[in-house]
Amino acid sequence: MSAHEAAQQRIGVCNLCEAICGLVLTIEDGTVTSVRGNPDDPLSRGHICPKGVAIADIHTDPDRLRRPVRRDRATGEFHEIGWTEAIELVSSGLAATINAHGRDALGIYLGNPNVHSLGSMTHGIGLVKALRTRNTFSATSVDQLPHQLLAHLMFGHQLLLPIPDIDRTTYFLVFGANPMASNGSLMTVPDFPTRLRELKRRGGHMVVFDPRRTETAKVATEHHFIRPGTDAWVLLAMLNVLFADGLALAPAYADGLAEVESAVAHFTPALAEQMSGVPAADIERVALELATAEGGVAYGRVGVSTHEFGSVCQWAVNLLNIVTGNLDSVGGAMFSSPAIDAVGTGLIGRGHHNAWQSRVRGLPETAGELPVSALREEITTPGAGQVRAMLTLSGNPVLSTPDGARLDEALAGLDFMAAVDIYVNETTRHADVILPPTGALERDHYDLIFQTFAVRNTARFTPAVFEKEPEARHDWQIYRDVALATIDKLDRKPSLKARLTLRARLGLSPTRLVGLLLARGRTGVTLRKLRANPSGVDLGPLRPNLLPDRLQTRDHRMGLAPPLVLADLERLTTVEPPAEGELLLIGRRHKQDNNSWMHNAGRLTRGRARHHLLMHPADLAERSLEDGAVVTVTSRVGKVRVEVAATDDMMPGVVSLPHGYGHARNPGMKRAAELPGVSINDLTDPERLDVSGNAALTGVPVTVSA
Ligand SMILES: Nc1nc2c(c(=O)[nH]1)N[C@H]1C(S)=C(S)[C@@H](COP(=O)(O)OP(=O)(O)OC[C@H]3O[C@@H](n4cnc5c(=O)[nH]c(N)nc54)[C@H](O)[C@@H]3O)O[C@H]1N2
Ligand SMILES: Nc1nc2c(c(=O)[nH]1)N[C@H]1C(S)=C(S)[C@@H](COP(=O)(O)OP(=O)(O)OC[C@H]3O[C@@H](n4cnc5c(=O)[nH]c(N)nc54)[C@H](O)[C@@H]3O)O[C@H]1N2
Ligand code: SF4
Ligand SMILES: [Mo]
Repeated sequence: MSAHEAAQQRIGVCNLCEAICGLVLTIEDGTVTSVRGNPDDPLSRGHICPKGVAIADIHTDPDRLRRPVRRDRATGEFHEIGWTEAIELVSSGLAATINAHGRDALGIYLGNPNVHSLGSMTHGIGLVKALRTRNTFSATSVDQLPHQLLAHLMFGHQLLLPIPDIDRTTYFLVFGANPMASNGSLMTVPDFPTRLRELKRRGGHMVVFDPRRTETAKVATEHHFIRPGTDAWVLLAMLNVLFADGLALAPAYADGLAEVESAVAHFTPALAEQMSGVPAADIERVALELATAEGGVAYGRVGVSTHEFGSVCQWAVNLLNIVTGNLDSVGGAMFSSPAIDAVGTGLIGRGHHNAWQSRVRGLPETAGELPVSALREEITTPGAGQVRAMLTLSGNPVLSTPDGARLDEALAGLDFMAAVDIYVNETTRHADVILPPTGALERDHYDLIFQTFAVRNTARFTPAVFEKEPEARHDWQIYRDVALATIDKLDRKPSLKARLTLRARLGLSPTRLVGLLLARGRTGVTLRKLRANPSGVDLGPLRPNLLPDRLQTRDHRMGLAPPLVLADLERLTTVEPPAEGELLLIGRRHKQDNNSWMHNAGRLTRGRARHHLLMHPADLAERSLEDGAVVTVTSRVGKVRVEVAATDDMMPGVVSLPHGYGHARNPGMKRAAELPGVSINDLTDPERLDVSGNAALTGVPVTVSA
């Protein structure tokens, strides 16, 4: 048999970002020799990006952990151990802390890759619930918390998020998102570049508000620089214009339009111009264009979520869609009808807010999680309820959360730490034990979350491409074993009935659960059907007029004026206009970076360096700094030294660093550690928060000097 004949084609899926692209892998002699986009996938239509190609590099990466490791506290070195010993150590460590100091003495951080793994979604939540600590944190509060809170408050469920109907809209109004690099977020939109070209071909417009002339801004029909942190004034002014012109209407199932009208009366375009730098005339024109477009949609993402007024911004974005008649309407902001409906079936709870507060600062929980900006102080502040042991699940908060440098120090002082992770990263290097699950190519996948946020209704089940090695464990098996073993060791165990229920629930494999959940859905999609159609099943474009039935509020009405957000408008009126010469720091993402990891993959780190501080030439000149020089960037909490690059893509007064860099503090992972760059989160400030508790990572005041 020739080498060519031995090559085998397998359908895979990329789980690295929210675009969930379908893949075709070529496998020869057990090795992936090519990764391409799957042209038959009804959602991703053949799209792939550089990270998707690198998915095979993760599989073969010699740095990826394949067996549990234990850290020698004296030398700091990790040594491989067996699974039985590892589960025993982890469950003993967690149980000892809980037995001695109570349940809240255990802190948990759930990182971003959890939502990209089926087993984490089906079993990780079970583990966290079983451990019942109030000190649960996740990437949500450095990301999309305002969206979830507003969905809960307005639509009755934290995951009932309106998605831009990108394939049919004629006016796409974007605040603080860069889908050309990120491939979309809370809008699963593989193949964004093609969809944008189609939008323009239809005569449509994309208008972008961003303090950086991003990859997305460059292909927009219109881009406006906006001063970081000031979007709320602009969005509220747009609403103000629509009310003034009699263009703001609400559906019969909505309450509170009059309250909204009076709340925005103060926020005029002139005030917005003063705060944001966006000309009042442009604010007025864009508002009117959105209102009169044949299917228009406003959308705001990370730049206006990780923001001091993130909740006000997401509220205003929702309202712009509602009052212009674009919610639940073709070409507007629409709701999905997924084959597994995590919202309608109650698989994931509706959410709640401020049912309890963090111990030290009194910050509100949302849907059972506390703001991760409070994590460090919960570890270092003595007293009852102090966090003394940590469990991190696919997370790297040392690089991903504000004031990571201090969190780094705090983790070193814990009594015990365990991690479920495939790498020794900047955070898990503090763990006593790391439990590594199988990689993405070795496990079955059905996307419970991102099919819910997709711009088209589709369903797809992807069986594992490779069989796992006999001694390897899937994440769901690890979660199951840690949960059951820990609970067995608690002095105060849950009731026998509760333990048996948990055992039964965690004993079902994720794939079995997918089959059961599909059978409960209304789309007629079954696991058998999905296995017969591995590229995915098309369920058509997003459907209009789902409201009010789809609303998850108890009375099936939509609340336009949540008191929490209205009260926060007060805070806006106390903000001073910008001071002369002040520099504001924002973040950025690149096509070839993936949050805080994958920097040890040669394929993604070759080529032009991307770690620089970007700065406008005039701001450099004002400080007598040279392009390329190493500069010191200082914020209230920290200081970094990094090369600066001059570019007039930056708004004057604004500087930018990418997030997820700064691996030098983790010398164990050599190739990543050698990559230049610093962590932006050594500068971001855990005191800067949105009313939801989300970190305000953007618009951090800094100084830059030689
Ligand atoms: N300043 C600033 N900070 C930010 C952001 C920003 O824009 N600016 N963005 C924020 C956002 S949106 C997010 S989502 C967070 C993300 O930050 P985190 O929640 O920390 O998540 P990641 O950096 O994506 O990944 C963390 C780790 O998961 C591990 N991992 C990868 N795949 C798997 C797997 O399959 N199983 C297991 N068990 N582990 C795995 C890797 O080792 C990786 O180091 O960062 C946030 N931080
Ligand atoms: N290649 C790649 N893709 C990714 C990721 C990755 O790390 N790399 N991460 C994934 C994750 S976890 C997420 S959450 C998504 C995020 O997806 P996006 O939100 O599309 O990604 P960002 O690049 O963070 O876009 C935020 C934009 O907001 C702008 N901005 C900053 N501050 C402000 C402000 O105050 N106002 C306004 N209007 N704009 C502002 C920034 O300049 C930036 O262009 O991307 C996902 N996809
Ligand atoms: S766009 Fe996202 S899902 Fe698609 S290949 Fe790239 S990283 Fe993977
Ligand atoms: Mo994210």
